[in-house]
Amino acid sequence: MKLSRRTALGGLAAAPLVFSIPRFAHAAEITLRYGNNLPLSHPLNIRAAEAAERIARETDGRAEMLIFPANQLGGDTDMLSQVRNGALTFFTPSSLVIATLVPTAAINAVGFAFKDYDQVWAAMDGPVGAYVRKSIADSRLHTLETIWDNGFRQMTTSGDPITTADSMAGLKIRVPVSPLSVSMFSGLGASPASLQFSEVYTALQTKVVDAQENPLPIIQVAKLNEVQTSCALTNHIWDGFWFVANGRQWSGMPEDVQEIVSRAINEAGLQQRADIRDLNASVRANLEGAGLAFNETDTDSFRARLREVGFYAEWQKTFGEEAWGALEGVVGSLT
Ligand code: X2X
Repeated sequence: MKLSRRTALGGLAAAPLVFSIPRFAHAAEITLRYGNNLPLSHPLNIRAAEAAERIARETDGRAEMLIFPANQLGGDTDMLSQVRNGALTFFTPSSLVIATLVPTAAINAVGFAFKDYDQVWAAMDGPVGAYVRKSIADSRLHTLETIWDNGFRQMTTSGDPITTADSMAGLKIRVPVSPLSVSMFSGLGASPASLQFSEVYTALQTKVVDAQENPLPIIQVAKLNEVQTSCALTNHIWDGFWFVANGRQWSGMPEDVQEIVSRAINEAGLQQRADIRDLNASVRANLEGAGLAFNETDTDSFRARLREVGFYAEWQKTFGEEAWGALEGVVGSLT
């Protein structure tokens, strides 16, 4: 992977990554611009770069996908507007973030819904994912079939370790720009602050907030362990990234290009899931080696608190029977 000079200098101006994309004698007819919020070393960017290479090769250079990683074009909220207005062809919002536009897209993030990855993929490659993609389509965005893995979210803090629901009282915790996250952490008694991912490291460093929550691979690639002291294993939300496309640009693409692009991105997504699974086996030890302390938590206490404050009843109503029923069909009763 080669970086363009401006990117290597710290992304002062937005310049796409230049990967080892095959060169062709002719210029591409179709340029796909893809933006995301993650550091280069995250499997999402590594596999997206491979998809870009495959798209160029399999279309004989008719189509090219330029990748703007690591919030180069702005934070999540900015990129969501850009993919809606066509400045971006693709964006990979977390299901938490696209829910600011399509509320039911947060259905997979209901607290403590999934027991394990078998349930996650049964839901997301099955009825829950189908329901969400259909809902996103109503906003004139096209969503590719394969949701990419962010992971099970864990909590970190620079204060006292988080062990039970009582640890949450008054905790200043950063959450994504996500109504469900705010509701969940308020319900647990914390003081959540919605910030885009681009602001998280600095917010923790300057103690604007004391805590945050993210899957371990993100904590590692964003080096959040430098500004946090302990990590509580809670698995409180499973989160994924939908590959969404501007509807007009998508439907304007020739069918054969659509097919090549879909296949390249969907298959890269499956490989990205496997990368996260492999990373999950080693990331805790690596973070411990870097000085982050880990502790188990009493997850039943969190669940009980959420029930007590009516979190499940409220979100069942918000999501509606169809979405809630699709989720419970896979994971069993949540209330
Ligand atoms: O912002 C976050 O915490 C992240 C990276 O997990 C999402 O994109 C929701």
